[in-house]
Amino acid sequence: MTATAGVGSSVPVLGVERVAGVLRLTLNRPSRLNALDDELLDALGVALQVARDDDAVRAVLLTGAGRAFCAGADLTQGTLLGEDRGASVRRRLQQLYAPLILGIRELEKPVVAAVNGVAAGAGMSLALACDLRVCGESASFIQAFVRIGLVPDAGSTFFLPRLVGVAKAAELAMLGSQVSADEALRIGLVNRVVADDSLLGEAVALAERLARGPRSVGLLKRALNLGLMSDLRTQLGHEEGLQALAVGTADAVEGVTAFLQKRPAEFQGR
Ligand code: T3D
Repeated sequence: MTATAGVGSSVPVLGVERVAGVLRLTLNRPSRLNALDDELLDALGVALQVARDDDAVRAVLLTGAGRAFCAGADLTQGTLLGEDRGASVRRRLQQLYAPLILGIRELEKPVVAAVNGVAAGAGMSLALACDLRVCGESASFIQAFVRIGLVPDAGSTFFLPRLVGVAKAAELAMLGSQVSADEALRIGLVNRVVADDSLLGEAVALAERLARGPRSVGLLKRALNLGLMSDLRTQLGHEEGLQALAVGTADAVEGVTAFLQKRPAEFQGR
């Protein structure tokens, strides 16, 4: 399946393509470093609904066209300088950004970010919301919000301290300095750094591997989400409930049977 999003414009702002169980989403506003305008945010929201509802989609890959992953909110939209900017920014965060970030976290399928260049502001938040981050060696990360007098949003204040620790998160958010790919790997911001020209191939291979995984990948994502906010006793309870669900799936039957029959398991994502 190949499709595009961006009704009303001649060039789609989001490339949408499904190959071998992976829904590949490509932010496609390269002349603006894939900055997020309303049209792109809407298209991302629709694509995530497709990912949720289509059983043939078993993993999502998010990347950017051109030299950047995403430069955050589109600052040329004028929304941050208007008379009603306080109400406007609140509305945009509630109606566009929050559903997007929650959509990624609540999607019970793995989401891989292939970070092909700079990820700044809400573009960095978008990458942080994904389950795994693979980046090219020339990629970089900037908590750009403070550079323009704003606070981090779109989940950055949630994900960043959990990924790199409170002190490092404070440093990145307060200084807004640019973090290289190697530094990102060292501090736990990304999972892998690969050569720029092999980024897409490596990220697709990873997403395809995840797409061949069992239904429990989605359930364990739910467990990990819950674990970010639970005490141990509560989390042990969540694990009990989710394991009871997992063991009832066809994929768990296949996994255990395949082990006993000494053959590779073939999972259907059910
Ligand atoms: O209402 C809401 O949406 C609120 C939500 C806010 C969340 C946020 O994300 S706030 C943070 C917004 N993002 C930024 O502040 C980052 C702005 N961009 C930059 O600082 C730099 O562009 C980068 C460090 C990311 C990259 O620098 P560089 O030198 O590689 O590229 P450049 O020359 O600055 O940018 C290339 C073009 O992209 C340029 O356009 P031009 O001059 O060629 O016509 C530039 O204006 C444009 N561009 C880059 N970032 C944005 C952008 N256009 C619109 N919005 C952007 N965010």
